[in-house]
Amino acid sequence: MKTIASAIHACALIVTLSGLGATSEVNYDESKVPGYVLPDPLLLPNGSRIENSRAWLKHGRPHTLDLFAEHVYGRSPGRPAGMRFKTLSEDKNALGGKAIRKQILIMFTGQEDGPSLELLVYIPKNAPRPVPVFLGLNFYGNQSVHTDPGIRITRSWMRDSNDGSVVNNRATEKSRGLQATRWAIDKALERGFAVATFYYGDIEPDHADGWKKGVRAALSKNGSATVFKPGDWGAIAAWAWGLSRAMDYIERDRALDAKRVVVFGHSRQGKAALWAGASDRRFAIVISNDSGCGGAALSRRRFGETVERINTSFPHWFCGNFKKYNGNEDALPVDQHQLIALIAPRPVYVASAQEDLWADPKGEFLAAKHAEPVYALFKLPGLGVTEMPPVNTPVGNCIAYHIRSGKHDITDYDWEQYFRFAEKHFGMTQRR
Ligand code: GTR
Repeated sequence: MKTIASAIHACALIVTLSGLGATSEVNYDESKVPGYVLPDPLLLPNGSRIENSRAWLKHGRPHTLDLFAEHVYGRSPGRPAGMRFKTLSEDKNALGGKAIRKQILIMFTGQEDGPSLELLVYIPKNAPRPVPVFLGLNFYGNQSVHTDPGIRITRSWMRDSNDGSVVNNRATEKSRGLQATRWAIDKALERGFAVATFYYGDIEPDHADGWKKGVRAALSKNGSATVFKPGDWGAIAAWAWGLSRAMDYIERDRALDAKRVVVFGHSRQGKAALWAGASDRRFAIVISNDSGCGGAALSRRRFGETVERINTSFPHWFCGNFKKYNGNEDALPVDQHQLIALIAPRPVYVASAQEDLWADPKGEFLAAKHAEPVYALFKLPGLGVTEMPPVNTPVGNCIAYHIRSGKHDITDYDWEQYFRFAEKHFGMTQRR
């Protein structure tokens, strides 16, 4: 079996990104990863060490969470007081009769014409109530996750696509099912999971000025004239905030088990899932699929996408303060292993793809590994290995990891591991 080390070796090269505005080079050579020292997750600013889980929850966790809010993702507001929910549709015989399909409008200011998200929920008809849930954002609208003709076409802004699936920044009928390979909805239902999703652009369109048409403006008293402070929320924090609002709905739907919600995401949405899981303890399990820089990968390795690169290409994703660390990763008061540690004692799964060197698979593995001391405070087993496993060989217990063969994507192989992981930790009968 080919290991990631050999894959990296085979691809060892330095690429200069030109025309993109960044001056730095992209490193894919393991031997050129600089030496670095990771912040110790158990060390408090006064020099004392956290020795047990109580001290972690009382001091370590709030302190670490605050550092991530201030320096990386930015501070988000809580649940808006006037928020309301409206059932837009409910079909008790969806997908050939095996599921209930609900479409829920979550109105952040209580008004239908105000900022909102549209949540699509499939609930398996014959699974014992309440049902555990997989919750995740989608990239191209709810109608893209399945060919089901009953899914309402997302109306929010979307980047145009030359295949006719998005025209004049609006999704068309042609986009139905376009991302279905990334969504194992039928399999989830068969295994007794509900699936809930919404379009991330409902919260904020994903471009530098997108915030003006998203919740970051709508919930601010100055609207699109808002001037953000350097520690205010960026787009990833806003998307994560949306996941928490979807959780608010799940808590009030009696068919769904709010105590068994898996928050998951791929790539930039994996970054959002990690931040949602780190900051909102209602999420029982967190899954990061190929989340890379600003997600599960250690920033200090500067392998593949770097802090400077991501802040240049996506200036809206993180808070203003994060830009201080462009080319200056060693000054970051945290690194991403501590983001994973914030999820403790809840189970977390980090996944990489062998050809996805941009996301730094080894950096994702090492972040998972270096979160272990916090899980150990809870006497919980982490990865159970010291070296990166071969491809397609999942490892771990409360912290799990795999590197799949293939590209940056979310595949049936990934889903199979996530279902098993959730079944194990939720004490569901394992069928395979
Ligand atoms: C890339 C970005 C990554 C990752 C990816 C994705 O362009 O550099 O950080 O988020 O997009 O979301 O697919």
